[in-house]
Amino acid sequence: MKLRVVIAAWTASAAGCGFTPQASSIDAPDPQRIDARSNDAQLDAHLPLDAKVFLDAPPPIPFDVSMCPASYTSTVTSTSTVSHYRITGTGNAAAVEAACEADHPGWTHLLVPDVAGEAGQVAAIIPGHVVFWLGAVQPKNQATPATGWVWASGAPVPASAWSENQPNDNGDGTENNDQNFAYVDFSAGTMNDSGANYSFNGVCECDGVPVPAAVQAYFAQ
Ligand SMILES: [Ca+2]
Ligand SMILES: [Ca+2]
Ligand SMILES: [Ca+2]
Repeated sequence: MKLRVVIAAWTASAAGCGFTPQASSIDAPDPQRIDARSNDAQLDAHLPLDAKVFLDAPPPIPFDVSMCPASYTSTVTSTSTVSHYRITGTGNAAAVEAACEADHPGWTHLLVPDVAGEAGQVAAIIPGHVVFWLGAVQPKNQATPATGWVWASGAPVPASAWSENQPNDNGDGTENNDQNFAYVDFSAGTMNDSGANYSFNGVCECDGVPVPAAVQAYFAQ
């Protein structure tokens, strides 16, 4: 924890005060200053704080892929940004996303296949599973099934990510929040929107990209 001390520059502005105190340390306050404040109530009422002490928030830890959780045993190294991955148990999209984020808050989330070929490469290293939740979500009450989709990173989901005729919000011809989450069918490598109560495995990704608070709220809808 970094301790930052700001000593306010104080110059005696009141007429007749007759001295300028020199504060050099908050550990050893100038006895003249104490005397001045105690002997002049009018001046004391207008004095600035002698010192302000701030406790800075700890700086974010720079991402280091080698420090991803040990459970993230799969790695895609041929993409421009190296990520590590793990398979989750089954659950609804919100629960699986929360589990991913809890692994290393600020670094982990459901898979965001934002690098060309990433979804296919992940599929190749985790055989035996063909359908996974991934980190895409649609805010509630959008105008159409296709509008508003964002990755867990907060970036917009490109139209090219979807399977043919998806997203369709369950295909009833209107957007009414039937399907605001998404899974990827790795046999096709593209996405389908799906309802909150479906239960699939997920793939978590550790890439050091935090999930914006607004996107966390979309997952918790
Ligand atoms: Ca990614
Ligand atoms: Ca929808
Ligand atoms: Ca759908």
